[in-house]
Amino acid sequence: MITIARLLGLPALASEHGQHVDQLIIYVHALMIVLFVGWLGFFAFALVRFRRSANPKANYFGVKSHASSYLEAGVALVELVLLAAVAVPFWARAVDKFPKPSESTVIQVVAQQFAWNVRYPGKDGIFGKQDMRWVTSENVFGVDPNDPAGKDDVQTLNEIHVPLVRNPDGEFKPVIVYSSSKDVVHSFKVIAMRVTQDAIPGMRIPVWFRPIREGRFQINCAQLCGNGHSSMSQGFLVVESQAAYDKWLASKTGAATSFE
Ligand SMILES: [Cu+2]
Repeated sequence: MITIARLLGLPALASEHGQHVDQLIIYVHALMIVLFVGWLGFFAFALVRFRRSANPKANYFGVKSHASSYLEAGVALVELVLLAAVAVPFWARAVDKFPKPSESTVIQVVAQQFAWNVRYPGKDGIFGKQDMRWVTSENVFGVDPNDPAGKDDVQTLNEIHVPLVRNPDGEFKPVIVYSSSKDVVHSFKVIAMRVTQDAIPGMRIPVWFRPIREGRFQINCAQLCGNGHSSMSQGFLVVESQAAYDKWLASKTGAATSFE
């Protein structure tokens, strides 16, 4: 599998579910190769079989058998099986296993033209109360300035850190990112984590992944959101040891924006 992934030039992988995404990409490529060779063979057959010298006069009646109708019904049946046996279980696995917030690193992201605002709940583990009416150009998360839970929240720009640590169940700690947008539709994409989620104004949509190795990974915006769209790739995600993460978060504590 690894060599095929390299052959296809698949990017570095750093999340647990990402291997299934890569496998699907590889299977789709294999299927496309089979289809390509098959159709190429049919094309060659048609060129020879229906060549002009063998068919000097056109046949105005065409095919009379129902073979092609049966073939089409067969294809539809196969696609139905793919949908029910592959696509739906794949989706269900991602949706059903949504991790508990108490056992995850929970982060909020608000995209804007052209950067990523990131918010952590701070030491108390609780995000300050938020409401649309508090949203201003400085207070992009709409945090209630009177809520004490928000006082220790940590806010950064274009920078997400998460710890690489195992939960008591032996699995790496998941990361839940709630994404939204301040202006237009953006899309939070971390290729190494194999996640992409549109960031839509007025909505808060979660996406989750389980990092499996340390590193510094680029964040991209996957929706063409304006002139500076490409500069949103300045965002990055750092996966690091718990100690390094704690140190980083502590260095940010108190830097939370005050909105009074
Ligand atoms: Cu964008």
